[in-house]
Amino acid sequence: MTILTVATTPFAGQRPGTSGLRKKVSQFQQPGYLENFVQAIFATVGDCQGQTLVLGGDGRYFNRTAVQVILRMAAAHGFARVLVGRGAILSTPALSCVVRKRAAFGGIVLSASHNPGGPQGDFGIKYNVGNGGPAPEKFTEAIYLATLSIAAYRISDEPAPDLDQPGVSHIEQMQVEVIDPVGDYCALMADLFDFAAIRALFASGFTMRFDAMHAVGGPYAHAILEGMLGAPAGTVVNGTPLEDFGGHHPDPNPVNAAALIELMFAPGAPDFGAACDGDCDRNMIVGRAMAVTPSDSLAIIAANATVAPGYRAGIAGIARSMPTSTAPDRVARALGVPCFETPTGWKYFGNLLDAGMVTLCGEESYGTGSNHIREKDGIWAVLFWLNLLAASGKPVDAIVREHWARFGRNVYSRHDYEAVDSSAAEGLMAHLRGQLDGLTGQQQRGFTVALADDFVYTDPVDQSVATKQGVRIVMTDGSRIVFRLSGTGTEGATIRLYLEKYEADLARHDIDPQVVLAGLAAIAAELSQLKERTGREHPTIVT
Ligand code: G16
Repeated sequence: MTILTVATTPFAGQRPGTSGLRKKVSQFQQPGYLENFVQAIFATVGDCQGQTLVLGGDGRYFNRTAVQVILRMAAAHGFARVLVGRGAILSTPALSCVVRKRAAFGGIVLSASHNPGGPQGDFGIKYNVGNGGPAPEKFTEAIYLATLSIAAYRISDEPAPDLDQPGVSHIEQMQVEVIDPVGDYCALMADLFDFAAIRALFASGFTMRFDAMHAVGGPYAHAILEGMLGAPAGTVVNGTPLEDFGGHHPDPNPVNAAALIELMFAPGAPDFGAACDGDCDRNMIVGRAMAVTPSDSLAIIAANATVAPGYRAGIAGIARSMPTSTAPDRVARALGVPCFETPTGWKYFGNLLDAGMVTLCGEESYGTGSNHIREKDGIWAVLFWLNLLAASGKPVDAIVREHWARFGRNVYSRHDYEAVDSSAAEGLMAHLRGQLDGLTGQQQRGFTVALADDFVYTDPVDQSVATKQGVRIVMTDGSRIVFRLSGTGTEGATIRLYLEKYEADLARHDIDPQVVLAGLAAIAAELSQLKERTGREHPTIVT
């Protein structure tokens, strides 16, 4: 058949954000929009001749169409082989796993993560490099530059093969192999965790609810929890991926996974609850009457890493994104390993992981993971907790309380102001930045400012520098106020305000975090002129 060269013109705004290009489905449906971006990726990755690409997505609306287009474009660019998940499905962690295991050149993930799906929802596309992780910023900037000067894209006129039938077919000279989306991933999990102990836990009557949120995690959770680990049928709910996630927001936090929280806080709750997001890289861990914050989850996993066979030898270090609480830092100090503070975005962990400088990584945005792949991994976190519960014989709340008793509690909350007018949000950040020089030493509401800056990160491996990564106001007692604008939204701007206060006193560990953090929230509102500039009295979401 024929390789077509189709004339095109640039679309404005194809700069990847925190995690790839995320836009409304309607934008992606414009003729040439997806093709331009994919052409820019292929122009940036270099010589594709003879290479292997991995391809799949979270099953949201437009996923299948996009996979078909990308296959035809990959054939036109000389790829030798594309491994595509059956049904065009691959979770983000599973794609990372397959790229690494099959030593592929790279991968393309189609997902807008936790953002809603369906025709009115969001879509996204992200390129992962040969280590299985998101392309670093210099790479995504090069893709963006390529989108600005694009004049044509190349595509085969051959139709894409049936994606529901496992096996091998061809487009042009390129082999298309439809693979089992869960196989490689399940095998990796079985290597890392003590499946026999977890099986015994379920056999003893331990109960769990896993809410897959109608997203891509369903098939993985069914295969591992109910299949390999013997959890009773019905442990996994909302386990069939839907193109619109059932109309819900597939974000595993106490607000968007409210049904799970309600169940876990009600009498007769299961022993353990968990949820994952649209592309199954995020996770929420819930015990009876206790939701574990992602920062605490990372700290607890780090403190107990050696219970899991994959981490028996101990950890080399921890990395957390800057807005994540400093709870993991305390564990790192106790273990005598480094704790790195990076900008928001899993891509910043890649070099540290590749260099063997860290084993565990995590983010406040419900992301946790390790050096087993180069993405955060929702099911991995759930399995770690199951392994810990099996090894310790203790319930979730006892594990968390014992951790706080040993290390103190980093009381933490994030306040999101969504769909704020973009110029108002930029103005708020500029106003904050303008005050930074004079803040150190100032006293407010019983706190004294020790450090105020706009976070700059120098990668210790390649010395690349990321600037303007969020305004930090750190108090002398370690309390922190952090402001940054989200890089994953698709409507106006989202202002994220992160609040943290350290409480060593056991007697204060049960106080409502919003009460503990009220003083810091008031300082944040005053310094940023939040109400005046955004017109918002309250955050859209508090987690
Ligand atoms: C992505 C990134 C994460 C980041 C999160 C939130 O996650 O991979 O590293 O923490 O976005 O980013 P922001 O605060 O800029 O919205 P995901 O799960 O959306 O791919």
